[in-house]
Amino acid sequence: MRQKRIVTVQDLSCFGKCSLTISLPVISAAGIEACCVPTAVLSTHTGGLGKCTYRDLTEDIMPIARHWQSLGLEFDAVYLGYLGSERLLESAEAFADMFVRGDTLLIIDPVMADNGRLYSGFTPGFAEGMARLCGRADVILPNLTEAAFLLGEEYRERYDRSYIEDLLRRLAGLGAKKVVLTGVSFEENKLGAAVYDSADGEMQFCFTERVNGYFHGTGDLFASVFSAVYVKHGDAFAAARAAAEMTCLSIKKTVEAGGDQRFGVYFEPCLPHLARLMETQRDI
Ligand code: PXL
Repeated sequence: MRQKRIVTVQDLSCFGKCSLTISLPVISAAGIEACCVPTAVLSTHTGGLGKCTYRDLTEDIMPIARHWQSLGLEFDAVYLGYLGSERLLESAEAFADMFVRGDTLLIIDPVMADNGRLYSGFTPGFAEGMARLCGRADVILPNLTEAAFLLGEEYRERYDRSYIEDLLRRLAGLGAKKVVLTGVSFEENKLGAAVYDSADGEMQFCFTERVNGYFHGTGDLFASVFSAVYVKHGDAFAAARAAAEMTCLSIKKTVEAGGDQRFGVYFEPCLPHLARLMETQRDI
């Protein structure tokens, strides 16, 4: 059987684990070929490590795509992550136009916000463009803040189950086939994800233990594990469960190891779990 292949389109932050420095090792550890289109090169991520360098690579995206097209390359999934500007959003869409066809999945993590606020450099205009792009996706993976920005509404810190169910339906109303909403919590010591399938309206929830603190790059870790497991097994709920488990495990390792949380999660010791999961097709 041909090896599965995912291409991920996001930035290369050279220090402070996130985006490509998480996605590539995670996808590889899952036994899937990891290809990438770096959208920018930054000295660090933008989450509290001071003023970072930023070299924009928007102009390189279509030449890379055209070269790949000339080689006849095909992907099992196109996974879009942090895109950083409205121009990049357009280029990522043009890239998806070229490579999302037939059985190729379009998985979008609409990275732009957390804890009720847009990340540095993002605008409401970007959120509108991202909402449009999400309409074309097979799966979108917003956190609760991103969900609010995608729908152009106030972020809610307090909510109940009926709010989440309504949010899932309205997010699916943007056009995506499946919605995986992250950062959902109905009990203080539990955190997890809600999975909605617009084909049959089914909603499923998975939770893990909540570890207090803010851990940079966990959304990228979740989306990368999800993409790998979903491409391999085709079960969105199993993929979300594996992603939640891997994220929780990595956060626990980070806390055990101590150190500066801005530097990212200590996910590397958890990669063998993912490799075993992929081999045995069992849940973690
Ligand atoms: O983890 C998301 C992310 C990715 N890439 C860059 C970021 C962030 C979050 O802040 O700054 C450059």
